[in-house]
Amino acid sequence: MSILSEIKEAMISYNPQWVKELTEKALSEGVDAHSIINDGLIAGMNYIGAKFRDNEVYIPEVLVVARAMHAAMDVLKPHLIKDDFKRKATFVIGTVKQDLHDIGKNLVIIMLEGAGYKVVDLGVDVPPEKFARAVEEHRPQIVGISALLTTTLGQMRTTVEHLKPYRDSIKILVGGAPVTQRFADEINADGYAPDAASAVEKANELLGL
Ligand code: B1M
Repeated sequence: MSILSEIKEAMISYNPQWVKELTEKALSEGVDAHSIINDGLIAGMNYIGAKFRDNEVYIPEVLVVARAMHAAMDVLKPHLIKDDFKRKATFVIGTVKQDLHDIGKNLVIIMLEGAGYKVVDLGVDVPPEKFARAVEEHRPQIVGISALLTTTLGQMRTTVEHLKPYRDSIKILVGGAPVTQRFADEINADGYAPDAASAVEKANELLGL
């Protein structure tokens, strides 16, 4: 079995310590950090996600897998971040109100920091007013909004509307599993990205960097 399949296997065995150790082993064997994320960790998470959808596993099991993912991301972070260049722009990001999912957002943050952005993370369950206050306080060039539930897409729309007074000075990027380009256009966001790597590309494009 390849090391990436082993990582997926450790994820679906609910074993955070094993996931962490295998992630370290994969790095020491020269496996690329992005492959570890996409073909090991996210592959395992998607497998559990399907079981969660079908009521074959429940929230406590999913939380253990989320913990494993975070442990592995801590190991991978230094390999995704190059800290030796000047910060190029400030990026405020959060998961919308009533939504507690943060793994994808955290991955986006790691990639943004790796690409030289200063990131202000507002966390999860962020009301529109808090996004607006963060714009006032941190004066970012770009605001990222994440949502993982179809039921919280309305909050994404409300948040974009709430940020209207600042639209001359910020770009808005949206993402998360239920978000589509069509929805992004409909709510008048400036950009949409389907995954963490394209979030960086889209942010660079929106800011002309
Ligand atoms: Co939840 N959950 N969950 N969950 N959960 C999903 C999302 C679900 C698809 C599971 C399923 O049914 N198959 C389903 C949503 C269905 C829907 O609305 N369409 C669901 C549900 C229903 C729920 C609850 C309602 C369950 C319940 O209580 N009955 C509940 C809601 C709680 C709440 O938020 N109020 C709930 C709870 C939870 C846990 C707390 C147990 C846990 C979250 C832990 C945490 O995040 N700290 C959890 C998890 C882990 C999942 C699954 C299994 C995995 C999500 C994940 O982390 N994926 C998920 C099923 C699945 O996705 N396969 C599921 C890995 C991550 C790297 O991918 O987050 O998509 P993702 O992020 C990607 C892209 O989307 C994108 O880049 C990331 C990296 O490539 N991206 C952006 C994300 N944000 C972006 C922002 C950008 C750009 C790109 O720009 C700003």
